[in-house]
Order: sequence, then C-alpha cells, then structure tokens
Amino acid sequence: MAADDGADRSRATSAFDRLLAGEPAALARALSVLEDGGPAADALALRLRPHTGRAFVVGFTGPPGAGKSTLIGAYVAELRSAGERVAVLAVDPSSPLSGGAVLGDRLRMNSHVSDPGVFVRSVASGGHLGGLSLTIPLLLDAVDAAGWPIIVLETVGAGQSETEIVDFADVKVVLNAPGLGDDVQAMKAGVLEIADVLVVNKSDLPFADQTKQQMESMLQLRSANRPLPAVVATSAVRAEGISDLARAIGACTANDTAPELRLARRLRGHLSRSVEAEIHSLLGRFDDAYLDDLCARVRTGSMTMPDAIAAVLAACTRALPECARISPAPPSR
Ligand SMILES: Nc1nc2c(ncn2[C@@H]2O[C@H](COP(=O)(O)OP(=O)(O)OP(=O)(O)O)[C@@H](O)[C@H]2O)c(=O)[nH]1
Ligand SMILES: [Mg+2]
Repeated sequence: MAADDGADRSRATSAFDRLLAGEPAALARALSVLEDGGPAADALALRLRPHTGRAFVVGFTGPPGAGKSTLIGAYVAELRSAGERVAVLAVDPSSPLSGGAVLGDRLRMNSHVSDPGVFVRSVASGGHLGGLSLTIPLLLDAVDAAGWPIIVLETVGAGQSETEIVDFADVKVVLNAPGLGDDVQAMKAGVLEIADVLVVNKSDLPFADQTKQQMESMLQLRSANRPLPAVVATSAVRAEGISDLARAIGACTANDTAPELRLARRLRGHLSRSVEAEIHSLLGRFDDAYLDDLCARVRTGSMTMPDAIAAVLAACTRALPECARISPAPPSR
C-alpha cells in the first residue's frame, strides 16, 4: 500500500485508489502502515496530503470511565439518523487492535459494526514511533482522504491527551460524570479552557445536577477572550440529551473556519508536536557535563538562563540531521 518503491507498483497504486474511493479495508490497511511508522508510513503520508482537508474532526476527551465511548456510540446513532456518514478513531490505552464485533463491543459501538456508513478503528496508545500525538494527525489524514466527512476522535483525558485533542480536533467535547472521585475539581483547568462543549454524562445518576453546577461555576475561571462553551447533560446509556449534544457540536461546526484553515491548524499542531519530540530526543543525547556546566554558569550569574537555553537550542540545530552524540564546546566565558 505504501510503497512507490518498486516491488509492486501497480498493486500499490490500486490500493491507494481504493483508499481514495473509500473502501474500508484499504483504509484499515493504510492506518496500519501509518501506525507502524518508518519509510512506508512517510511515503504514504506524503501521497495522502493532497487529498486531505475536507473532514471535520470532533474530539471527545474526559477521565477514564466518564462514558466517552458510550456517548460517542449514541452521538454516532444521532448522526446516522440524520443521514451523516461518520468515522471514529478511539485511542485505546489498554489493548492492541482487534476487529469486528469484539472491537465494536469494546468501543461500545456494536450496533454500528455492520453499518457501512460508520467506520470504527481503535488506536493502541502504546508502542507508537514518535508517540501518539505524532501518529494521530497522520491517521486523521488517511480517514480524511478516504472521504469520511466527520471524524470522531476519542482520547482519555490524562497526561498529554487533552492537549493532543486541542491540536487535532476542530470541536473539543470535554466530558465529566458524577461519581468519578473528585468530580469537577479533578478536571484540569487546561481541559476546561479548551472545551467547546462541556458534557455532564450519566445524568441518570444521583448528583449529576451538582456536577453540572460545579462545571458551570468552574467556567468563571476561564479566560474572558473565549466564548463560553455550551454545558450539556446527557445519559449515554438512556440516549437522553443526545440531540442537545449534537446541536451544541453543530453550532460549533457552523461557526468554524474554512476547510483549508482547519487543515492548516492540524498541520501546525503536527509540526509543533514533532519539533517538541525532536528536541526532547536530542536533549537526551547531550553530555551531562555540558548541561551541568551551563547550569553552573547560570547559578553563579556568569550566564543568563535565556542564554543557556539559546546555547542548547543552537547545539540542537547543529546536531540535525545527524544523530551523533551532542557534545558541543562549552560557550566562551
Ligand atoms: N449510569 C450510566 N452509566 C454510563 C453512562 N454512560 C456510560 N456509562 C457506563 O460507564 C462505564 C464506562 O463507559 P465507557 O463508555 O467505556 O467510558 P469511557 O470514558 O469510554 O472509558 P475509557 O475509554 O476506559 O476511558 C460503562 O459501564 C458504561 O456502561 C450513562 O450515561 N449513565
Ligand atoms: Mg472509551
């Protein structure tokens, strides 16, 4: 699929054409190539690029167990009843890929497994070359190129993931639910800051109203330069509040920018994530003695911290693209 590099050029071309024509099996294979990384992934990503920029990405994030998968299942059903085709990429922290009903069950999307208007893919969060945040945008490109107009992205709201969603989702839906430990207090301020739609799921449970009130009062802390997100109560298991959710998401999509600007934002996220990852990996190859020396200079006042940072960045730049161990001469005193 990925190779233009000789072995079977005509088969590779037709597999790519089948991907562009929206054949699910061709898309599934392309996603595996991208997940595996390496030159085949790079070549495929390059071929996909001209075919991207149409899809709208709706990201769902929130703490483990808040009901993201169940709610996405209900949201997908709502979209289907409106005649929309939708793809789902779910980042699964626990297990590797599997297909068909098992996957549908784990993602709580059993009813959609046999629906040709729905494409569901679980993305294992472990074992990616370059980290998940470097893989997601490529996977989105493939699904986009395959002609899916709406892509729902599920990530667990822990660690880096909620910021991943900022970079790659056009609408950010942030969930919480009553009974998850510290409830809203446990939500990081950053998550509230990024939300376009806030959801209190499990509205059938006791204390859901309090959770919603807490969320609404937390919003006072949000910086004033962004419009307040809609706060929606849902019960994913009872399919209640789902049309409110779809309406709130739809309102965001109506206000959003042109497709080329959405794609530019996604590429920008990919670029900054990749640069961060590159610098992080280069930093790990510096001689400790060199870094210690810089810190000693900062401590004694013979160098400012901004100058030390500039020295490290300059050394990183010199090291690219070679992967030699970085041990630059110490800066002159
Ligand atoms: N009472 C109630 N339970 C719900 C609701 N939505 C989901 N659940 C239950 O909550 C549990 C977790 O649901 P999931 O949809 O797997 O939650 P998730 O956020 O996707 O979980 P992770 O992907 O593991 O982070 C399941 O047992 C669901 O049946 C709801 O609206 N009400
Ligand atoms: Mg889930």
